[in-house]
Amino acid sequence: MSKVTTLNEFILEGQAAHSFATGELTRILNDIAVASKIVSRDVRRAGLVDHILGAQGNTNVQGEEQQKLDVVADEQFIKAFEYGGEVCGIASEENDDFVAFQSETSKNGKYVVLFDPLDGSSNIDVNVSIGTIFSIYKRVSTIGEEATFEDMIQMGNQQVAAGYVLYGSSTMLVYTTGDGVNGFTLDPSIGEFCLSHPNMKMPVKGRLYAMNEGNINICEEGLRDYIAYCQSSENDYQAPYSGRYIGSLVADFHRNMIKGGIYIYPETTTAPEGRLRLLYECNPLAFIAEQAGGLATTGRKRIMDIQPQQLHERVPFYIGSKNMVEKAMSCIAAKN
Ligand code: AFP
Repeated sequence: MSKVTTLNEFILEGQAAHSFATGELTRILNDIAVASKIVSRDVRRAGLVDHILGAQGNTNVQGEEQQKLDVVADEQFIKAFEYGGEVCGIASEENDDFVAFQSETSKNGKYVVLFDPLDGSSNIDVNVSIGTIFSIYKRVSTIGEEATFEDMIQMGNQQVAAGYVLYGSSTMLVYTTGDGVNGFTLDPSIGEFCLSHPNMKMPVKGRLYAMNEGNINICEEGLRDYIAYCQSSENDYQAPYSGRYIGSLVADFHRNMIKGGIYIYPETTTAPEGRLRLLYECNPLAFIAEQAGGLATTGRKRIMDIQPQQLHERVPFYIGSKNMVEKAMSCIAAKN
């Protein structure tokens, strides 16, 4: 049996290997791991608490106020970052504005974190996998002062780390610091994330496409052409691809990381900017995809080259195997 490498060991080995890797980033990644274990426990208890332990209305059997799981997850990650001491501020899907931490220790933090604490949360009630997505930047504001809006709206190509946690049949943490992508599976018996998917590479091609095809008549013609290509026998596999759409971005993305595939959430007549958020959904997954040999674009432009203007801005999202994203882009270009 090969040696088990825990996330903590892996991060410290990585820190030793890269002189630039400071203990600060190591601390943040560990804080994320601890918060993820707590959220994983809560996600796996959700069915019990809601249906079996007799949660009544907004309070549970202990008389505690019942909070939505994504709010609970959001508070868990914010607490981890605020008390970890390396992060000066955060932006999250669950908070309208960014949060600049007020302690002197936090003001001296050199990083900001943008995250979606529990993406796919509409799937909790039907027991479908959900995920956390995070993106880490060096602050651009003055150390010692409060974090600023400019810290939060940096381009994706400035990320120093990014990752996701998938609360699926097992709980996995997958991240990059710009030197490849590595995946860790939580072993509940020892409470540790263990290296299970070293040096992850997204297959350059695949035959799985993930899109809400209910939007097929309200998206652009070039995308309809691409979906028709996927469904035809004249594509690169000479046989129709398979549609796989879970309705949970992290789950769809992770499957494509392993098997190859493309995930598309396009602009539509009802969502002209698409649905997914640039800062804490698209940029972090784009960083991971590119580090694993994949691509992430709006259908026209590289995701990580977009200058954000707002915290919660949305972008059309085409992400996955390189050949598949390129083919989708060529179909779109052919009709423009
Ligand atoms: P929720 O977090 O509101 O469940 O949204 C999930 C999501 O952002 C992404 O994870 C899914 O791929 C996508 O939305 C599903 O959107 P549609 O229901 O419009 O297909």
